[in-house]
Amino acid sequence: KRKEVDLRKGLIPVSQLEQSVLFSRETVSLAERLKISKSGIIAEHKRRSPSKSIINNSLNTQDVASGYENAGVCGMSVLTDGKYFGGSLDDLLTARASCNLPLLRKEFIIDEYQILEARAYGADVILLIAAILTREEIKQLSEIAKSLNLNVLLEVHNEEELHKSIMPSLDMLGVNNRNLKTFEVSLETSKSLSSIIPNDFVKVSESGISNVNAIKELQPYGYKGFLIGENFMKTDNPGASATEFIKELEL
Ligand code: IGP
Repeated sequence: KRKEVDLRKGLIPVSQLEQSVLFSRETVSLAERLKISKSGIIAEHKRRSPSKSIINNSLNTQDVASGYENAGVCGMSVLTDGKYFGGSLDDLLTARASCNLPLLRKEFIIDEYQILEARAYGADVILLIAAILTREEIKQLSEIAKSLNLNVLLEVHNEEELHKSIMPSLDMLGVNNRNLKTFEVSLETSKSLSSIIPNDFVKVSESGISNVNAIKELQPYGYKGFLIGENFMKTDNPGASATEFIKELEL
């Protein structure tokens, strides 16, 4: 099956990805870190977004990654989608070279090749979005990720997506507070779905978290991880902004 994707035009052959140095690197489990963390922050590298256009134009990925690491975040998310978010695999590679944090490849993953790429470019975690995948696809892709020692974060936005997705090959369940169709953000989404997420998964709340109070509000619902992008990235110094945030949270 891997031979098939090998033939896609313009891409690095699978055999070459598999031979890369990072492909055999020992990965770090973000899920395990979140379980024992006090703050549970996953900080994102996000240049722009469809809802806000440009978020940060003058950033240095190296500084962002080392800044986040110094701040004491649990993990870093790197958007590699170019079309909507201005990211690239190069951003992932730079982040990998600049810190030892578990890295999440933030991408619209729909096939195996993208997972092999994630591994070869230094990711520890992949994101799967329930809204764009069937249950069968989620199963296939998450099992491939597990076989490569990657963690899987499955993202849902409603009850239907959640019910469709529950399976043992997932590590973390993320509830996106932002509706990807309307861009509306509401923490109520995380609150209302929390009770139907089985406790064997680490719960992550994603998007629209703009202050420490939001986290204190979500923790009683069982959330262990908090994915924050814009709030840090819109500042001149995302690392310093994360440092202050975590200090306030752990007070
Ligand atoms: C970060 P915010 O509101 O803190 O910048 O959100 C992250 O949750 C968001 O970028 C995100 C995302 C996604 C982006 C969550 N799920 C899926 C692209 C695709």
